[in-house]
Amino acid sequence: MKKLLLKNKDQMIKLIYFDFNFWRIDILRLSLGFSNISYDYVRVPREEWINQKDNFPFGQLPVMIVNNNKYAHTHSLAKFCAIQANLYDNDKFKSLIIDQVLDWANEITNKIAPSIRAAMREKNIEKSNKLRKIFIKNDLFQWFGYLEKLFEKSSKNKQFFTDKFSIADITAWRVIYWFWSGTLDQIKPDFLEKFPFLQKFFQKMSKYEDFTKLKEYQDITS
Ligand SMILES: N[C@@H](CCC(=O)N[C@@H](CS)C(=O)NCC(=O)O)C(=O)O
Repeated sequence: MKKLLLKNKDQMIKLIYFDFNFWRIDILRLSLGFSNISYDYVRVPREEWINQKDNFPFGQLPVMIVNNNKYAHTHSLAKFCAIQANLYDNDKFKSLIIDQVLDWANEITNKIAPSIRAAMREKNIEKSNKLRKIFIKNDLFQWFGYLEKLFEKSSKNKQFFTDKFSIADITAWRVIYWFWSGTLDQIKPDFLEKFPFLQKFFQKMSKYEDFTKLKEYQDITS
């Protein structure tokens, strides 16, 4: 399929994130990639961040630049990219399901963040291990349980959250992949067995060729 080229160079979407893969940026590039929308992707090396932080509207990444304007916050950017890519929904109730999946991703990220911060920024592994244990005990199963219930209730075909492939599926897949991939200390892939609907969803997504053939998918999973 041909790339959809926007008329004006300024209208080309530019995505900016750090020099590692993470769901916040990956859901944007997966959405655009899925619909063959051209975009630029700029990766800021971690060590340069201190000098660049003040250039961005909320001092955080991801950021998107379109028409020379900078925009931030994952949910807002995801919605924009999904609308561009026809992966959002015009039905207001279906869009509420999609929005809840995006908010779930933010919530669970905020819950696990202190244990990541302790290891990465403070280099305090003991503190990180303790915080991770607390996260697993209090939040991991509870928050995956919430997503499992949302999926069970919302999806009739038990393949996609809104029965039609959308940014909700991309987001849920990407966050499950993060927790399942074994990169988070103390969290083993078999935690997903407690969530049979999500486990099946994840397995089907990992075989959904329109998705798995994307270069962005291959970059994330390689
Ligand atoms: N509210 C923001 C949060 C983004 C965020 O937490 N970004 C982190 C990286 S994942 C960041 O920029 N950290 C660097 C900093 O805060 O200085 C969003 O929804 O995108």
